[in-house]
Amino acid sequence: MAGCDRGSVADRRRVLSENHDRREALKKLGVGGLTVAAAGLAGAVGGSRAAADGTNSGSAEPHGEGHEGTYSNNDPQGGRLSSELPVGAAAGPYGGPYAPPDDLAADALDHVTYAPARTTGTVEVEMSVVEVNHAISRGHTITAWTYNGTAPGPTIRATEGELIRVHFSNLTGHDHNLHFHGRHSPLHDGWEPIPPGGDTVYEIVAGPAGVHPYHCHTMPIDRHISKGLYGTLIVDPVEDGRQPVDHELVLALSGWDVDEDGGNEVYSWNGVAGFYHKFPIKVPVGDRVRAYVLNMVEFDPVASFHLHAEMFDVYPSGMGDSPLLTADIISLGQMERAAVEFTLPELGRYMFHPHQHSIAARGAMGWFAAV
Ligand SMILES: [Cu+2]
Repeated sequence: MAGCDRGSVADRRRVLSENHDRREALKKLGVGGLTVAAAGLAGAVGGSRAAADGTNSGSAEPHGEGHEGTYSNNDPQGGRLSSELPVGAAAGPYGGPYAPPDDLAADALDHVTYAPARTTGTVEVEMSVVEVNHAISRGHTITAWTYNGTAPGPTIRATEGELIRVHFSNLTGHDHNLHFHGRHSPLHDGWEPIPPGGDTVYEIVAGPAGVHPYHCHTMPIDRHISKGLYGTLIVDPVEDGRQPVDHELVLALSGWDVDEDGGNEVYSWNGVAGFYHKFPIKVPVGDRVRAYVLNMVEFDPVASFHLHAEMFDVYPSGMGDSPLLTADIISLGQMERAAVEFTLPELGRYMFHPHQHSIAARGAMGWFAAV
């Protein structure tokens, strides 16, 4: 990323406090165009959104500083529609380049948001790796590497002990493959590269009961996953000792390395930045919800899931008949996942997001709406 030395946040606060004219102050901060950090401070000081000035630079801000802006929730356009790297944290998580594409419908992610129905017997899956143009946000479309054209790939569901047979084809010009987490024969572990035009069949016996990621395991793995080759496997127990739930959701957090520099510029739940901010996931008051939460983020070592205004029961890897703990936040390393269960007791919006602000503010804010 094009990080540049603009001094500490404290220095910038001081410069701003010594100058009544916001624009003059920003010039003194040594930026030709507003940076994310400066724009954030501009929002805090001036109460206006710097993106509207049209003076943003194309630089991407290093993570972890300068995001303290005034976030606008009022402007449906939410800042400049730029194909450049993310700028304008003043637009914040509520718009700008981290909002979903305008033409995306409210049901566009239903195929991944809502877990597929339980199955019995052998599960046959056709899985083709294809490259597609994927609009990850209003400001960014990338050439994604996908299973069956979507990122995340299709959610696979099976009952513990049943066979999952994946008919795999690589329809791209790069090596790829498909590797499941969980317990299965090492002969079908999916780490061997499948060349362009190649195909194979993976057969695994589903287990253990829980939620497990699948992903491409071709080197470099981080690039193959971050370009979209990941998905969710739900394995149901034969006899379910858990408290029944009314709704099952899948929330896979991922990062997008737009400029392929080994760091993420945009983040998303289920593949599209800001989607669940624009379209809250509606849940009836009092219904019990199970959300399968997966951290599929590469390059950042850890991310968390945090729910506002309510607590949830945590089943690490979705395993077991009783929760390990009750919390309002769980931290997940790369490929770590959990089933979280909760009930929203009264009407209202309940925010969820990773508590790493540099991740949350770049597309990973969302809401459950208790209706
Ligand atoms: Cu791959």
